[in-house]
Amino acid sequence: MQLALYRYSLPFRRPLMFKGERLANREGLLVSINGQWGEIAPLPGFSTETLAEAEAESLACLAALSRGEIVSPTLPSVQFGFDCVQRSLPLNLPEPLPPYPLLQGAPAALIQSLSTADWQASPPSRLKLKVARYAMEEELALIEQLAARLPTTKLMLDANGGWTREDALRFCECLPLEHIDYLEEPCAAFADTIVVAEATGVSIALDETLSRREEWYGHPQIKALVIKPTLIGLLSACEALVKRARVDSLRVVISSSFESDLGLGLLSRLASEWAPHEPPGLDTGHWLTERMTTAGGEVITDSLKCLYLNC
Ligand code: OSB
Ligand code: MG
Repeated sequence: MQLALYRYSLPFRRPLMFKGERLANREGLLVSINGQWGEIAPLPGFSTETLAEAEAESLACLAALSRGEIVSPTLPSVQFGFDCVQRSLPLNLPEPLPPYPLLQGAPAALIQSLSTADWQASPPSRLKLKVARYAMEEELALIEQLAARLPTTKLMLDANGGWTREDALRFCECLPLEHIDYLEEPCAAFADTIVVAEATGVSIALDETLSRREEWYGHPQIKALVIKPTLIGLLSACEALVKRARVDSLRVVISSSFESDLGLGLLSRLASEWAPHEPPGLDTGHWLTERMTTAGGEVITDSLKCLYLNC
C-alpha cells in the first residue's frame, strides 16, 4: 500500500479575516493512498481542531494503515480527508455546475467594483454576500445597489451568526425580500434565528448549526442546508444531511472552507453527486495565487513538505 502525507502553505491574494483571525496563507495537508488523494485543512475560526492536531491524527492513522489496521479518525477535517482518499468514486457523475459568485469585502469597495464587473451582460442567477461585518446602513445600501443593478439576481446573505436577535430583526426589517434567496445563520443561537425568520418573513439557510452538530428542527422558513464537508467530517454524516434535506424538500448547497484547488475539485464532485441542480458555494479558489494540481488533475508535490512516505 502506498501511503503519503504532505503539508502545503498557499498564499492568499490578500490576507483574509476568519472570525477575527487574520490569515496570510492557507495551510493544510494532502493525504494519498495508492494514488488517490484527499485534503485535510482545518479552517481557523471555524474548525474545532488545529492543523497540528489534524497532522498528529493523520500520521497516527497512516502508521496504523501501514500495519494493516482499519482506521476511524475522530477530527472532522481528518475524517473528510481519509474518507475521500478511501472512497470509490461513482462513475457517470453529471458535469459539475459552476459555483455562484461570492462577494466579500468592504461595502464601499464592492459598490465600486460593481460598475466595473461585467455582470450587466450576463447577470448570475444567484450571488452570495457576507453580512454582519460592517455598519448595517452600509451593508443595506450595498444590497439596495445590488438589487437595483442586478434585478434578476437573487442574493444569498451570510451573517455567520454575527448578530444579536435585535440586530438581526433591525436588519431584516429593511431587506428587499423579493431579491433575497435566503439568509444564512443570522444569529448564533438557532432559537433566535427562528424568531427572526418568523418576525420578518426572511428565508433561512443553516450552516454552522449543522457543522457544530447542534439541535435543530424543521421549519417552513428553512429553505436550504449549507454542507461543509471539511467541517462536518464523515461523508456518511454529510449524506445523512442530504437525505434529511430530501425528505424535508430543502435545497442542499455544498460549500467550501477555503480548501486548495485539490479540495475544491473533490467538493465539486461531491456537489454533482449530492446536489446536481444546485450551484455549489465553491467560489473561494480565486483567493489563492497558487495551485497544487495540473490541468490534468496530477498533484504537483515539488513544493510540498513531505511528512510521511511509504511505498
Ligand atoms: O460561512 O459559508 C460560510 C467559507 C469559510 C468559512 C465559512 C463560510 C465560507 C463560505 C464559503 O462562505 C463560500 C460559500 O459558501 O459560498
Ligand atoms: Mg455560511
